[in-house]
Amino acid sequence: MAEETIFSKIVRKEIPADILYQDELVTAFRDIHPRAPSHILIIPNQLIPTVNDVEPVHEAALGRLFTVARKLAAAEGIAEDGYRLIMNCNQHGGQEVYHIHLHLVGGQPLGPMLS
Ligand code: D5M
Repeated sequence: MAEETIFSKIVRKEIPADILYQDELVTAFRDIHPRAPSHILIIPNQLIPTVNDVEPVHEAALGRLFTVARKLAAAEGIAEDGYRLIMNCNQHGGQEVYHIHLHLVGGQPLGPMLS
């Protein structure tokens, strides 16, 4: 069994977070260290440590990450100008929290992806 992170506690509302959306599959909350005017994390409620652990059984939750990202981008008012969705994997990918999460980042021009 993979070890839980702080994100499981956020899903269960055991620690505070600025939760913007939650349903039976996913939870979305504002990143505690925002790197742009809008910086939201969208996570599956179930612990999946990294993209390397993704299995077909996770497809419903992972698909939901994108429909929620689309709705939250609209709610944030950043859909038309555009935004970036990022999922980091392991050390070289810059992953810090081992509970996969989709970063929704926008509200300003973000520049080329790998700058
Ligand atoms: O991104 C991990 C992200 O998780 C990073 O941008 C900070 C954010 N973070 C860490 N702890 C919290 C809490 N408690 N609330 C909200 N956001 C948090 P990674 O892709 O793993 O580098």
